[in-house]
Amino acid sequence: MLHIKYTYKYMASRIPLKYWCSQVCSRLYSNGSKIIEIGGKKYQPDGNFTNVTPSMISLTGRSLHLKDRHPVGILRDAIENKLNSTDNAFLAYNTYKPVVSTYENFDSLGFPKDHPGRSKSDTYYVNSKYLLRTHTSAHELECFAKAKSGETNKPGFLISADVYRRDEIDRTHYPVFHQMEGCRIWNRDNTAYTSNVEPGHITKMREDLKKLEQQLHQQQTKVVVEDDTSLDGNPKQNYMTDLEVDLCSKHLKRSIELVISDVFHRKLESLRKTNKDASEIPTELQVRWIKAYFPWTAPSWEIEVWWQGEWLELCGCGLVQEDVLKKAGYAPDSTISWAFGLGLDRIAMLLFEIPDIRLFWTQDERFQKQFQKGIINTFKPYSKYPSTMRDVAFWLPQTENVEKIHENDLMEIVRNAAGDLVESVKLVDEFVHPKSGKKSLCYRINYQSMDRNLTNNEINALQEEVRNELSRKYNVHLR
Ligand code: FA5
Ligand code: MG
Repeated sequence: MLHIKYTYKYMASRIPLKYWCSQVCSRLYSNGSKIIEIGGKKYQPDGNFTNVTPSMISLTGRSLHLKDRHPVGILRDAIENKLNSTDNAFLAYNTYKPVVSTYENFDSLGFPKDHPGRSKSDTYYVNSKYLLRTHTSAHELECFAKAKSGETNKPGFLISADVYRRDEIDRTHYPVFHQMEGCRIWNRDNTAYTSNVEPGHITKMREDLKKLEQQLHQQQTKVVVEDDTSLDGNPKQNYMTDLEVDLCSKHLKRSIELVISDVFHRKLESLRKTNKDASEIPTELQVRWIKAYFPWTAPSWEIEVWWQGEWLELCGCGLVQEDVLKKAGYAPDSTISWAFGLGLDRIAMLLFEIPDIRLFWTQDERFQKQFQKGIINTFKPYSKYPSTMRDVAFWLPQTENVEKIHENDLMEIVRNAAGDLVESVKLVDEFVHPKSGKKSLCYRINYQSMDRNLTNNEINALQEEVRNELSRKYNVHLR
């Protein structure tokens, strides 16, 4: 049976589950007049699109991935170094600004118009044309164009940046996280196909792959790879030969395996040093490649690593669609390329043993002082402050033909009221009244600060604000 994992919120069926009905849409900038300023640039809001909030805008300048004493920055640096250790092939672009156009984020990559990733419930729009990038792939086309124009003579590039997605609130989800994009290019030697000699790019790909394989072989922590290389249900592009697909996919997969073997090796080493029972610590790492789908790569995969009893998804990738390369200025048939997008925060959480993703954003010195450039150490929790639960229960409005709202809108209200003082928001009860048919929902909000004790008065005021905003914006009937 085919097992294709639909990724980046591809499962359209996931969407309606979380929609409720409301007569009013969440419009923070509903009067349409207040100019939005992000990174020194001004944008005209659009009442139908704008859903970026001041609390999100305040996070756009933090650039944690550039801080050499922050777990995300340390990890970014380690991965860049590892990828460049084979043949110094990658130029790093790390300062792209977070506001991009819908063209850059979606259209340039061939996202269909009705793709769920474009929805306002998942994406922070500045207005109808601009948004906070939802992935580093938003800069792929631009960087391919730079490579084509000869601005750089390196055959690859890396792009690290903060990315933004509207999502739930808990210890592993935050509306901002960080990705590293990687791309590698080979120019095709088309003339050689008419003679008997092996085309130059094939020889080059073989050599490049060999270097990688040798390096992987020398890694102290071996990766045991489960890889179904068949292309059933994950077809190649017509312009590429089977051999090209084989070599390019292998180069892509071995590059990512090299990174994973390197960063996890550091973790396993530090566990061995600190753990009494080192025999329990694995000496090899299990990873598996899973077929995936992205609009701008074919074939596509995701890699998962077996870590502390579960499969953890680290990265999506594939061979770049010729259409993207053509848009970047390459002649048809002239180029072969792979691309990957790796999530940095989850790996950083696990390597540094950060128990709550909000800690990445704290300005508390007790967090910030624990890390040093180039070193992966274990975070020592400085204190755990008590958490306080409050429930909010309400009836949804029953009116038909009204604009739909999403669970992420509730998350946004809570985030706006309480910011990082919220640890999690969870649906704890849901029922339909047997007579009236009205639907009731109850969400449990867990308030907890990373840095201090919260007073009851303070929490009550936050909870009151959440309740008021819910009824004001969504016309729900509070219980
Ligand atoms: C993407 O974002 C694609 N742009 C990746 C890609 C690039 C595919 C180039 C093909 C070619 P995805 O949504 O799966 O795909 O995210 C990529 C990685 O980011 C995930 O594997 C995961 O490690 C990380 N990630 C995704 N969502 C979150 C989240 N909410 N919190 C933390 N990390 C996340
Ligand atoms: Mg994914």
